Amino acid sequence: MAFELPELPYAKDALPGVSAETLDYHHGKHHATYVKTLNDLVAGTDQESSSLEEVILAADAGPLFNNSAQVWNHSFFWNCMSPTGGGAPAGDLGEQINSAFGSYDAFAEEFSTAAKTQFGSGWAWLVDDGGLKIQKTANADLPLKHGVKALLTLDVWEHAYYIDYRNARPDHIKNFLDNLVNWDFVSKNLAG
Ligand code: MN3
Repeated sequence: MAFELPELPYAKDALPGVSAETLDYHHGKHHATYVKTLNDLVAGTDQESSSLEEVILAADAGPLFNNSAQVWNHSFFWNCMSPTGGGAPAGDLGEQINSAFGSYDAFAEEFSTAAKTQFGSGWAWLVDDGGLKIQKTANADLPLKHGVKALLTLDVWEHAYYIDYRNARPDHIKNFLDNLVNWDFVSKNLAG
């Protein structure tokens, strides 16, 4: 069974600070190309019937890892955003953020710094690695490959923000934290 491009979980014009044009390219072209390339790479091999996670965990560095990981990263990333998201989480998750980082503002500062200082293409993450932690990865790399559970991610590849923010990655990061983070999805990942 071929890997598939998931539908976006919201309308293309629904996210504050993310244009429909960005999602046309980012989901409709970049993510779609990773899916197509992955399917081409596994066609006729044993991995055609593997799960996406199995392909990622078994892959050595190279095109199979890069494309499978980018399929996973983007499918996860779309769910990390909501048209009514952003700001500090309420309830139990809010308390866990406060306990791990001191405050929501301290969490946001550390997450922003990771996202800003990832040199070149990559991702910033909130993970559960025996406690809530911030990580950053280069290119297609992801916590799953290192035995760590991802809770939240932000794409900091230029293709994620160049149409809307040009070179201003910090504005892309601020918009994500203030207006987009889907904390319900994070809570679900933490419980899962
Ligand atoms: Mn991307």
